[in-house]
Amino acid sequence: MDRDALQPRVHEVAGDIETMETRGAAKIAAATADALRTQAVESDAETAPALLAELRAAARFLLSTRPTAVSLPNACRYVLRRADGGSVEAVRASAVESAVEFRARLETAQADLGQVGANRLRDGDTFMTHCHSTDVLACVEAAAADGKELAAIVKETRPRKQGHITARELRDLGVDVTLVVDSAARRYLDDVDHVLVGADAIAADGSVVNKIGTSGLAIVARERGTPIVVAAGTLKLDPATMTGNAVEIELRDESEVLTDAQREDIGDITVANPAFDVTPPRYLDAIVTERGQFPPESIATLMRELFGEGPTEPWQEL
Ligand code: RUB
Repeated sequence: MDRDALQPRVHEVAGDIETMETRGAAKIAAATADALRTQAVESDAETAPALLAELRAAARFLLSTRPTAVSLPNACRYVLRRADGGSVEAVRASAVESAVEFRARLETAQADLGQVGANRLRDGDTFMTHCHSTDVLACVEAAAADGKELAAIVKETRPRKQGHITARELRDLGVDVTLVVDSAARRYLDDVDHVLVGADAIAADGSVVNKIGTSGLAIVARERGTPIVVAAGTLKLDPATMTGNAVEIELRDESEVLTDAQREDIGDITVANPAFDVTPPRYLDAIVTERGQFPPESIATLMRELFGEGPTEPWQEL
């Protein structure tokens, strides 16, 4: 199906995800569900198969924007597996209902995992974080609501500096924030009680994919004996990894690392800009989800319980 036939809002959402105007796994998932709902509502398809084909095409288009955050395909799976019915109106209604339900579940999951994560944080604790994760923020918000006073060492997170967003939002929650450049992390780990990070994808073996720099932080934290905790709703579990697929790591443009003038000045070199890395389970202490906290090695059991379905993807053309 031609992408031009998709609703303008779907193009807008896809563009915002691609340019990182909308970023972070949970926000990407929420925007994806909204885009599919808009496609269902605004479509002038006249038959159920025609509307289902449009929804599948919209999902494929959204999936082409960024490859790593599994929340995006998981949002598509949730909506498309429930969009069904004998008439165009039935398909529309079920797609809208499932998209709205997905958003509500996302919010509830974040609040629930926030409470689980908050239980790990004690009054007076300092944690270190990397990038910007709404799941991490949910833990801190719940701890702050419980009256706990916290301090944070926030890594700047080159090249996009998502640490600035985190620093501002933590400050707004009343956390005492120190912003450091990424390479200062090890120096400050001695002052830290926990490392708390989010996830873009969690593989069946308990490996966690998150912003580039997470794995180095985890290894150094392990060396120092600092617990490293991943706050990630079950939306971040990647069912494709149960059948051996690897999570694709997004490689972004070199212009995020060097300006044109800097590039020109340095001359003929290669610039590599991977957006994410993989932290093996042995460096992680716990994964905090809305279903409780899990040792990373036990995540496969939870995945089997949640994604019992077959391997075909609902956005594939029939
Ligand atoms: C964002 C990032 C975040 C996770 C979790 O990367 O790595 O840690 O997405 O975020 P980018 P959340 O800025 O490249 O999208 O907890 O909000 O889902």
